Amino acid sequence: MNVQGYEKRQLLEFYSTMYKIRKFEEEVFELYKQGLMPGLAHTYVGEEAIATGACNAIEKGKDYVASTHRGHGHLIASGADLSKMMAEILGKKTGYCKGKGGSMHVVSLENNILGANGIVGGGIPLATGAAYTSKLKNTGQVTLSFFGDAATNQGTFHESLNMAAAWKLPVVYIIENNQFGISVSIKRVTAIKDLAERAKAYGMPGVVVDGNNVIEVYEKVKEAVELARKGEGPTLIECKTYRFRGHHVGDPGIEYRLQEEIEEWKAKCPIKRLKEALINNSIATEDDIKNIERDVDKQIEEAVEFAKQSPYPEPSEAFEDLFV
Ligand SMILES: Cc1ncc(C[n+]2csc(CCOP(=O)(O)OP(=O)(O)O)c2C)c(N)n1
Repeated sequence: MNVQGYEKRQLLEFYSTMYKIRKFEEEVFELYKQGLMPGLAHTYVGEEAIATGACNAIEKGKDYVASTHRGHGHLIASGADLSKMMAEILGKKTGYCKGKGGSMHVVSLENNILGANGIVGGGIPLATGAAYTSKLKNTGQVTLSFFGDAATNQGTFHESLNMAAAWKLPVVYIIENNQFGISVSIKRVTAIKDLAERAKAYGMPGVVVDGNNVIEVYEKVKEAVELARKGEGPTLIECKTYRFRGHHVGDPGIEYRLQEEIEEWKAKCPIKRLKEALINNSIATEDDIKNIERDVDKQIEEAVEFAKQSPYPEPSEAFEDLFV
């Protein structure tokens, strides 16, 4: 990983964000095992470099982010409040959606995050619509649209990319290719090797990126954001990655994947790789890293405590905040 030319502050920020996502997800898994979480959550463990690199390549709070069912990482990397997120995941009244949305609908509009999304491919037209609005209003905003490899076989993907390219909308489409849609390998349902090849069919650039390399993700997304901001339209970026855990917290994730494959990808852990690069290039010491981790551990502990102590919504609130 080439960290030359980067300020120590920025690299440590990348490390802190990736570690924060990892720790948050590990806590989510623990809370699920303790029976404290209603429903399920899809953890982002192993994929942290994508949200971190991409969300640091936009102007936070100005640009838009549209997420997925595996959305905690996108929210954390965009600066969402950990306590409100954790409370939402535990179904508590103090959560982002007053405990009514849960993991798959956690949303932080003050951070311009258009929401996690339980519908596979559902965030893609939302992102495209946001980009269309920005273009019409000439606001200079760019939208990041995250989605998985399986979502690239949804109609929403094709219709949105076609429209965005034809109208030169300021949007960057980011495929998080973790190789599986639940238990189905992408190779079984798609004939092409690189999903980014599809970009050619719509008339936009297509880029393949090592999704476990935060610097590479950051650089490629930044280039695409600059193009979009200049009015030159969308880019499709495919980040090759792997989820270390099962599809969701209740799935061990081992019946449909080879153990060697899991180990191979774990060796390419994005957090470990950045840590090694920081230490080998004498940018940070083991102590610097430990200090960051200690600080993040405390933040996560506080978020968990806040969520656990918060009340559930009253049954009488069930019909509030509805669109009717
Ligand atoms: C429209 C729709 N179809 C099916 C599902 C059920 N489902 C939930 S997650 C998932 C797989 C998604 O895979 P991918 O898009 O690659 O994202 P990943 O889970 O790998 O991050 C499916 C089929 C759904 N939520 N929405």
